[in-house]
Amino acid sequence: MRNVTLCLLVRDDQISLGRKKKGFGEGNYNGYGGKPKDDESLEDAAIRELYEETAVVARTEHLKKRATLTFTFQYNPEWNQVVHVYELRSWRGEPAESDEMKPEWFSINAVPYERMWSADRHWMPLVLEGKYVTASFVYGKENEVLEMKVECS
Ligand code: 6OG
Repeated sequence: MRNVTLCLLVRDDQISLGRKKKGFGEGNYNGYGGKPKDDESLEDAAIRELYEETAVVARTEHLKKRATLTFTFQYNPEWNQVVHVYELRSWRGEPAESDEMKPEWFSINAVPYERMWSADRHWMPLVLEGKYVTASFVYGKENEVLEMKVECS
């Protein structure tokens, strides 16, 4: 299954999420990330995608792995993927709008889950509480969650 990155920028009690302007998950708020190129590591891909989507400059040593999420789409198996989630609390610059994303800051108590992938409400609060999450989700026809298994430590 393909591996992709997702970076959560957290500052005090706020999180930066971007509204995806095109492509997979268009219209949803999400963290920043994407697929590694060729033999690029996940961490290098996370930093590069973050820069491409927000112009924020960060270093791999500041990435903190916070979750491994496996998503299976019963009706679109080509979308199946493992998402590696990193928290980042140190970077340079302010998230700026790009072709792909329009960033906004949200209080971590007011994350717009109703405008996000529907599984996000099941794992992101745990990550924001400081837990490490290992989870798998099965999405249905309307991208609703049909099955899930969520473990945290
Ligand atoms: P591109 O394929 O556009 O990167 N991603 C997901 N994020 C959440 N919250 N839930 C999902 O459930 C996701 N599946 C993928 C990983 C896609 C971006 O979207 C994230 C990448 O950051 C299905 O390059």
